[in-house]
Amino acid sequence: MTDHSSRLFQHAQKLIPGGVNSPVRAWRAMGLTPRFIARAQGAHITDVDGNNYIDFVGSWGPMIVGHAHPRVVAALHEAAKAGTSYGAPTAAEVELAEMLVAAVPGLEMVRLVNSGTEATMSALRLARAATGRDRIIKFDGGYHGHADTVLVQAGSGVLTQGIPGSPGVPPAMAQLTLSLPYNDLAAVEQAVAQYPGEIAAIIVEPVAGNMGVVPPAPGFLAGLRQLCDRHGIVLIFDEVITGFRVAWGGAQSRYEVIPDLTCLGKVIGGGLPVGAYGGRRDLMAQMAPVGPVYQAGTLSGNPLAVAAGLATLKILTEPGTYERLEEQGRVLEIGFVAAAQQAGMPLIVNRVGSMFTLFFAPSPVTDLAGAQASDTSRFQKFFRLMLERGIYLPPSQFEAWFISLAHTKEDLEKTLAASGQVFSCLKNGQP
Ligand code: KE4
Repeated sequence: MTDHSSRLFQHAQKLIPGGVNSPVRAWRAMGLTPRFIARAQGAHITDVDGNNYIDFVGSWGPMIVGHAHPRVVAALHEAAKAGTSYGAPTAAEVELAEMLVAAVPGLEMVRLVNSGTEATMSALRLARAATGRDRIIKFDGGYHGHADTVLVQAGSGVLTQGIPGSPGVPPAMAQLTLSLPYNDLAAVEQAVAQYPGEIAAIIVEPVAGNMGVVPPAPGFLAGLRQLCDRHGIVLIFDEVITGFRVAWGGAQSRYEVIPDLTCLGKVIGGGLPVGAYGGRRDLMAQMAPVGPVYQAGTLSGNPLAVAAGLATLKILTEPGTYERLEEQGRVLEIGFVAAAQQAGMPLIVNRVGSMFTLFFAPSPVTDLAGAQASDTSRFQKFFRLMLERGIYLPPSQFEAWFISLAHTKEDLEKTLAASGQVFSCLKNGQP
């Protein structure tokens, strides 16, 4: 039953574009009414009609310790009693900075902002300032927030300049961004050779999450590192998703490739608005007020967001955390593959730790073209049938699923049982 969600959605659309404050939440790719959520606890969310779901969206990554974790709620309550924002430095911000720098290999200095978009926008501005160059390289299917400079899609040919990924992005801006196939090191080498001395930065999701999950091919990240070293290009890892998700020190520690700058978000805010960027001291020292590169934010380092972030990270420091997340991911991956085989359903599961994506594809998915070639209409049916069985998945083929420490063995078993039923429904063409 979705009466309340439907009524709310109808009303919301009169006031908010698409009825949502972020487009993917409108479930347009699924052709269904989005569920308006009333509350969440642990691995479960409940919509305004009282329907309860096992949640694999996790607010798109932040909720790695589960919703409404008692220690996070208590930390927020304590912080709020002391005020909600001062616009002045606090000891807690220093504690969070210390934790981030100690955890993430590439961080010598870090600055907190309010979103992943702000983090990548600032890191790219810094890279351009530090190199005196204007062009940047990103990858097809890579999403780095909605700043003009990264809302760019590949030009007609691999080496042609980017074209606006959205109306309102000036072509002059888009042309400075080259978008290349993910995992294609040769294309990057060609682009760098095509624009000698002009590339300021390469920004990459070290594990792609925004075309669905696509892991880096062996040698891809190390190849980018070597290329950047050879040509004085700033290597930026966008770890907004992977930071503290795929390892305590992020993908850079998991794959042992250290970028010059790192962007963080999601998990480090524990569900409150936090982003961060940081890296080499010689680069970060160029940021105002020390250096000339400007970036600012009224609510950056906000006491509530910092409290939720600190509480979340402290929970993640507990022994066995990442082994547990890895094991939960492994159980689901093996289970989905087995259930699909049982139903004679071609399925690819791309997984790194506790982030993964199911593609209805006959062969491995290693880049955006591969992801787009998967059976997205079958994914849409899969989404609906899983929702009807109480499993809440990302409403898009091109997103990552997330497991939290709160997902129980029963949650995983229920999810796998539901997937087995759904795979056979799909195989038999049942609606
Ligand atoms: P935000 O500005 O949404 O906090 O972060 C932007 C961003 C930057 N980098 C990466 C790798 C990201 O995944 C994101 C945001 N991720 C999307 C989901 N894939 C957020 C969900 C949404 O847009 O509503």
